[in-house]
Amino acid sequence: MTIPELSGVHPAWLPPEAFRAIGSRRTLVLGDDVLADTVRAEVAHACARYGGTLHDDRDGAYDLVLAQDPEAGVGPEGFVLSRRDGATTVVAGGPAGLLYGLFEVVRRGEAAFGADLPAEAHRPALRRRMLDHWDNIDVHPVMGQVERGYAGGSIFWRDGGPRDLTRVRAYGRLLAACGINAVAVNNVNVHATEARLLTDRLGEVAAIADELRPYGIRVHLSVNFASPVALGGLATADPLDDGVRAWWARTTERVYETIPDFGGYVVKADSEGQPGPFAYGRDHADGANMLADALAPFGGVVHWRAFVYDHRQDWRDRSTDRARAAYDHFAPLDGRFRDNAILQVKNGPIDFQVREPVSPVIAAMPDTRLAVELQVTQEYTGQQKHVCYLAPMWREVLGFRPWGPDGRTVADVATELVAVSNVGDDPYWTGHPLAQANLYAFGRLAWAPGLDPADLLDEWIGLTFPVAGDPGRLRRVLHEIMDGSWRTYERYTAPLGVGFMVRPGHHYGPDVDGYEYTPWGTYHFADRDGVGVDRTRATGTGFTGQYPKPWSDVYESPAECPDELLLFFHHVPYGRVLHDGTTVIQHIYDTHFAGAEQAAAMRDRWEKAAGDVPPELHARVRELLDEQVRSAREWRDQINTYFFRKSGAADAHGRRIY
Ligand code: GCV
Repeated sequence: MTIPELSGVHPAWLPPEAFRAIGSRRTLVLGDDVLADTVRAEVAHACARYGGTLHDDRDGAYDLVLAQDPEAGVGPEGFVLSRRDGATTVVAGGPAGLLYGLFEVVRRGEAAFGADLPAEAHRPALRRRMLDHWDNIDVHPVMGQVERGYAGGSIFWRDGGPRDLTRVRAYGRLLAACGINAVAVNNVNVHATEARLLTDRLGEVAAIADELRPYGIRVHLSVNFASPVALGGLATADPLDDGVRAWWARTTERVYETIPDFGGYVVKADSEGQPGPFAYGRDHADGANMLADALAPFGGVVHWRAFVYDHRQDWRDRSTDRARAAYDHFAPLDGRFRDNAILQVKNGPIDFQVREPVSPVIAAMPDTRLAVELQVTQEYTGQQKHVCYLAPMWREVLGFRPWGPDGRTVADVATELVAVSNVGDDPYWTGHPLAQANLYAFGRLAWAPGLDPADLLDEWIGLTFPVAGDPGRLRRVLHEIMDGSWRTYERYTAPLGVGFMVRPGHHYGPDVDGYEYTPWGTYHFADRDGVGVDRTRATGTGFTGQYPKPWSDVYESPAECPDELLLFFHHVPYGRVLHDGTTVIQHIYDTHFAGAEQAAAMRDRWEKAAGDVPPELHARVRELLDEQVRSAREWRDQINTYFFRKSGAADAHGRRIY
């Protein structure tokens, strides 16, 4: 096993320097499986650079000992870290724990070899921590190669075929270092070419699995529900048809013959044009269970997405509410899914907007295994042209208590965390170099959902920029720019929980009415008197009733509803007074002026970091900040002008509105 070293590709949070502390010491590694081999290779690689030594003989004095003990009591992925008598010890519960223990020592650097440390147990809160790639093999005429991808082409495929996968090994290494253990390799919208990854192109999936396996990452595949028809030549894909079930069973058996540690399938069914069980009069439990049954003999799982709604809605019809759809479809099915069928629910009820309430589905399915799905790729949050550090949003979602202050959190309820990847073949992996922090933070939050976003950013900065000019100054500047960047983005784009005021199709930049008269079910209902969607039980769509108490009451009441979600739940007059004493219309003006100013301030701050990061990286971020400042002004002016023209209400501060 060799450690991948790429030229022309940014090392992200694993530059050689991150291994200096380990590489300059005497290390003992015990274990004889694939992952122990990886750990040995990592240590040897670091030692070759920094002069330390790797050992396999128990008798000796070592600075660092990495060993396995199934009795450690921390599960197969966990480890116990301690330091005593000049030796740092990682005792792992299983092979993966050894790897994660190594990366914990990397994260701590010299600090791992300082003062004594009483035994600290580490184990992941969520057993599967997964990234979904929306990669296509072919370049899609509208969506490009990576659907909603903002970092170049796919790292898995190029020009309709597999590409050199060296980079995939390096990718696996980065993912393991932040705790991710599963990757779905292709787009959930499974087109004709990509559908064949299940059958005659399976070798391409196997090749990716080979690269990721040494880093403890299992590969999953998005499959098309109609595959028995499209690939198998059957007349139906009815999930209760014996021939269809046999086809999936045979096909799945072949998958496991080729990839014995294959993770399972991901399915988007009856959603945005993808086929599904509704065509056969079956429900989504029937569909998911059929695939679960095919996977069960091999220990595989199906991730079945709950993103099912009517995308051919009539905008004139105010009773149909897209926010209700997932709950209406899935809550009645609770208890009917197999144990290896995991319902994958987007964090909000609509679609990864900059601000949404937590999806009510998460509290509605106590007898179903749930994966909460986040979007690391910044489809609606600046498309990796804008700095938007998303960990604070995710932390809020994971810490939300659907049953009130004494109840469990979303992180307690979820069995897994999944996110749409933001990676492509760009030299910085994520297009915007600072968007790497989102990927890193996602993995770390999936491991430990209680971690503080600012601390995670700090970790990421320390690893990514180890020898920067003035580490203190750089750290400060990055915190100033990034800590509050999600809220800044919210300020200049979407006030008070209104979503989808984006350009239709590509979803970048403002277009207040872009979706207002379309079939997609994403409306703000602004008129001359007010704005927002009435989702109350009393007078609206009844969506508030999908929440347990206290939230069903809190959201129902305009007086109690948190300001940041007011327009998500209520249609209110522009003059309505918010909790802070401002009116809705004044809030819209104030936040848009403030947000655009804050974007400009980010750019000024970044100038202070020139000299503390490599010049090309500085220039790339600078260029993107120019675009962010331009775009934020555009948002400010379009939103303010739109609402000024609708409402006729003057800005209390007399600022320029067009
Ligand atoms: C992969 C949104 C995106 C689509 C995406 C879909 C989904 O609608 O705009 O590109 O499709 O979500 O999550 O399935």
